[in-house]
Amino acid sequence: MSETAEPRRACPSRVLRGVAIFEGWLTPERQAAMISDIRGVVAAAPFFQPETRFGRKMSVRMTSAGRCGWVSDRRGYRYERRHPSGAAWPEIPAAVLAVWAKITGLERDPDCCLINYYGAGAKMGLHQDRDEADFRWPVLSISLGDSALFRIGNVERGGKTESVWLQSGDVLVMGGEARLVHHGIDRIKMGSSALLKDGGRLNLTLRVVD
Ligand code: MD3
Ligand code: FE
Repeated sequence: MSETAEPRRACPSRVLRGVAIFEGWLTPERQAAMISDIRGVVAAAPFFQPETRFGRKMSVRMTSAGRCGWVSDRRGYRYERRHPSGAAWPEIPAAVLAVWAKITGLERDPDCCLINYYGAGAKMGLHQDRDEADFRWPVLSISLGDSALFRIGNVERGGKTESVWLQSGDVLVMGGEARLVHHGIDRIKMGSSALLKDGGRLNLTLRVVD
């Protein structure tokens, strides 16, 4: 193999507790194009406000693209084949799949692209992502719009945490040891990006589900 051959996968600019951070991976032009792809998804599968199993509304609005979508209501958390309206989930936009392929180097596409929208005051408490069948597959996340304070803890509950601001165009990959770490979003810096005309933050989370 020649020394100038393209790497099969990309290198992160930082690693925090095993979470690989690709800062500024998407150019502003690609971010804007991805927003218009997401608007297409949301037109077919509108955002909904999930409830926890205890009947509390989550502050984040959600929808999905792909073979299945993540939902939460009084019956609990799970993946479903259909949007709560009964419609099929739209396809994951090609540009989103391209980021997954380039960064993970995997030939298998993700099953689900969860789309989270954070408006003023929205946050997500520390949790683990464990509704998937096989934790050997990585999870990849793309941040778009206003900056978010991301907190990362440990695989076990409790212990010290570390925080980092995620900016529009940043991509995160959680694989190996980091796949089951606790993580959450403490707050959004509203107005920090001009990407979304009404402000706020979109996060795309790509997962292999089954
Ligand atoms: C670390 N979303 O939807 S993305 C989620 O910004 C979720 O909307 C947050 O956590 C958001 O479940 C964080 C970054 C992220 C996603 C999945 C992870 C970090 C992760 C899985 C394992 C470890
Ligand atoms: Fe999560």
